[in-house]
Amino acid sequence: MLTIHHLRIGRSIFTVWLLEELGVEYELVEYHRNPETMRAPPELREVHPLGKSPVIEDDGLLLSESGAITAYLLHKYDPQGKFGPDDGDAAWAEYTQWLHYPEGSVFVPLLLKLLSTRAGGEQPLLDGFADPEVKLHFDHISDKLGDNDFILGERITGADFGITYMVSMAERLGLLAPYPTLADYLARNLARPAFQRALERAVE
Ligand SMILES: N[C@@H](CCC(=O)N[C@@H](CS)C(=O)NCC(=O)O)C(=O)O
Repeated sequence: MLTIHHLRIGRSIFTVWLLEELGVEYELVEYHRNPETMRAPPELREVHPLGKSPVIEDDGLLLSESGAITAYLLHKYDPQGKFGPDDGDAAWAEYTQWLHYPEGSVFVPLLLKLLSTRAGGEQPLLDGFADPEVKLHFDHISDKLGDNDFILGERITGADFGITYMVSMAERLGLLAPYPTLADYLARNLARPAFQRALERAVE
């Protein structure tokens, strides 16, 4: 059976959500962050050398990186392509771009905002870079979403899992006020039965 190594407070709940959407059976191993450093516990390094989450084990495969895990899970467990194309055409290329964009580009400015908030007070070096980048990326995400329910249109795809994580992080950082449609998108996705089932299995 597939195993997911889930670290509380972070992105792996969004991979658990995908497993629930797919109806894949899985075992969940939960880890707690060090309350002082907020870093993962050393046990996660016994699973994977990076000691980060999510990590999955499936049929002898050990896989890290949430975007790669999404691509793998959909290739293996969504042969009908319900959650996105898998055939190398233009729609697949655009889907792949949106699948990797959250971790590849959106996360860093959000992390800088998180660090600047934790540092407290004025942080001109961090905020001077992060603030316009956050605006750039969330304007872009919001423009792409438009009036649609999901980032690539009217049906959920693999790209929505990473985008939802970024939007949830922006919400936690108090950055969503200019983006009411993204706040609605987040609320809609978190209300999905599969996300609610994920929360029953794994505490966020
Ligand atoms: N790019 C990786 C990032 C993995 C990552 O940094 N995960 C965080 C949790 S959200 C983590 O394990 N942090 C704990 C630590 O670094 O100590 C992915 O997409 O999976």
